[in-house]
Amino acid sequence: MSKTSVLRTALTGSAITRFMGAHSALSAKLAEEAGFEAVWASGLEISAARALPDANILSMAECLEAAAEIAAAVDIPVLADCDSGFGGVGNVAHMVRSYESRGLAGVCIEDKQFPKMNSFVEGNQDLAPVGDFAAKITAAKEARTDEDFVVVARIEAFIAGAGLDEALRRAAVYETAGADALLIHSKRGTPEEVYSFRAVYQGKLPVIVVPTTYPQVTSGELGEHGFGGVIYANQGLRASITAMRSVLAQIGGDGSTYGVEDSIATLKEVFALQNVDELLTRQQRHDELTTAYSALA
Ligand code: SPV
Ligand code: MG
Repeated sequence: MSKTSVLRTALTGSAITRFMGAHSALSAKLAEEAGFEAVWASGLEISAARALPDANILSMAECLEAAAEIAAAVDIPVLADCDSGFGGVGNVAHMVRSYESRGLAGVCIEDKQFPKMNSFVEGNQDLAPVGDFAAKITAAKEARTDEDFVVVARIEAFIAGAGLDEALRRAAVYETAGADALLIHSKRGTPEEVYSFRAVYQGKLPVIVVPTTYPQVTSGELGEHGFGGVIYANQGLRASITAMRSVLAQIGGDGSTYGVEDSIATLKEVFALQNVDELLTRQQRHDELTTAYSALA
């Protein structure tokens, strides 16, 4: 099955699909190794890995390159966070063609203005007009060549303080516009907003959530509430910051790396993640073939 159909089937299946956020090929491989069904090529993570704000500072080409590297490194499908679509409908069409041709299984665009600001940063969280954003969803669907390529419409009504009715109004229009799934976002410390949405939303689309600010909720509970997907958007990146800070501080303090050796990955683990064995096998085959062909000359 193609990665696009794997993602589409997973989102519409009975079990909740768990996405792990990634910012690099390496972090995506760790997500796959840990058993997640899919990867989220997170705009926050990709920007933060470059020490830049998650506010459309990176161009589409830079985001695409990062997402394509992630997709190439794993066998599980990757959903790309494409912010508000990098511009108008022309940008969205180009974006979908580019992401699809580079091996992404789907894209998610959010109904905010360009340039967007990360949903947890105090700043402009103004919503795009509903019709304008719905037209982008249709443009995305019309631009794809693989019928299974997934287009997720992300609703930021709760983030913008616009409330449940606005979220529901938008959900209905985005569904009509052709969205394959909805993402309802919230920055509350409890899941009450997303639960209220899920309880009242009457449409047919799978609904995805990002429980960054309500981490106490399990994927099982979200599944029981009828959600189709859960995105752990940034925990891998945050773990790496904490781990690196602590190890670097210890090395600085100790004056040697001896004290951290047991708490960091071995080089053997690094080589495994780099597929070094595959390279060595290929080189050995090259040597055998070279010998065989040389004998023919
Ligand atoms: C991301 O991971 O970039 C997201 C999720 O879009 S959030 O940071 O919650 O906006
Ligand atoms: Mg994002």
